[in-house]
Amino acid sequence: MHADHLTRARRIVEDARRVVVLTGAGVSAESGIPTFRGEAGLWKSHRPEELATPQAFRRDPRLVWEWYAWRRTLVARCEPNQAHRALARFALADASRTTLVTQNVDGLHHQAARAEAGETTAPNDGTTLGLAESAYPLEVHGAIHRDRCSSCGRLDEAPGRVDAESADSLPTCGCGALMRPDVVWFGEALDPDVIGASMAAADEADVCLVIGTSAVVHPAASIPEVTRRRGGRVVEVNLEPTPVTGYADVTLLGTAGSLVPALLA
Ligand code: BJW
Ligand code: ZN
Repeated sequence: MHADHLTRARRIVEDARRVVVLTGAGVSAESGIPTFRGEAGLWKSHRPEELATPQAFRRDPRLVWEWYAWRRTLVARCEPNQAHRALARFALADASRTTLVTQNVDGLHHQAARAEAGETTAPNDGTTLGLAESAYPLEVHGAIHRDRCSSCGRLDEAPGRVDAESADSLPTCGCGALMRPDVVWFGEALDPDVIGASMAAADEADVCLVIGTSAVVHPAASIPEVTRRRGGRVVEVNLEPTPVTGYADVTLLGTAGSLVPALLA
């Protein structure tokens, strides 16, 4: 990576009045959470259509829950890294300037925001607006730590450990249907409020920072395209080129953990 690329990217960010940030699995890779695609990806041994679809859940809910229970355990052991922390500081510094959008379901952006704001617990009584909240991301693909009823939609914010040993031990709702992880699977619609707010931020942004995503899953992948189309700039951070590289103003090739703090310092 050339130093002048970093300088150019930093100037673009400094000059921007509104910033939208789109993150993907690569931002959490250095926290120890495997990405989806690529050599060591989560899907190397599982095909996506086997696990991350409503059809797969109907066919074999135990198998799908086994995968998610394993990933929950993994995520629970992981902590935000330098990239999450730098993004949280950046968002906290001027809440009205930055909108953070993540495809990740791991909650690490939330955790980093609470840590950087010096809050030990999330404001969850519905009345307090914690300082950290301004740095919370729009989670367009949901959150792995929550359960949602597959029929009535009831949410469980703090589910217990899931026993996926047999189909009979899977968690159920009061309505009788199976609970499922509160994430967005292929073929399912994203929450219209969450993706709507993300697209509105992309539309108003002078720059879109695209960090650690292969940018192939839509509609999230079109967020930088929206900013671009409106005349905004696009700055990308990734280990390798992606479909965004073709139209980005600057692509910084390297790890998010080192480049994001350097970019936002
Ligand atoms: C590093 C690094 C380091 C590594 N530093 N970088 C338009 C065209 C074609 C298809 C479609 C379209 N619009 C919609 C579709 C269909 C489909 C889709 O996009 N398919 C494409 C794959 C072809 N989309 C959908 O189905 C979506 N729903 C939808 O469109 O609904 C329409 C509808 C409307 C009304 C009614 C009903 C339906 C839903 C998509 C849901 C995606 N869900 C998943 C699973 C979430 C739950 C879970 O986690 O289990 O979300 S799939 C998976 O991919 C996950 C991720 O959020 C998402 C994106 O992956 P991400 O984050 O980019 O990870 P990777 O692994 O791909 O990339 C990591 C990157 O990091 C790499 O580039 C590395 O190089 C880099 N990296 N280490 C910096 N240290
Ligand atoms: Zn229910």
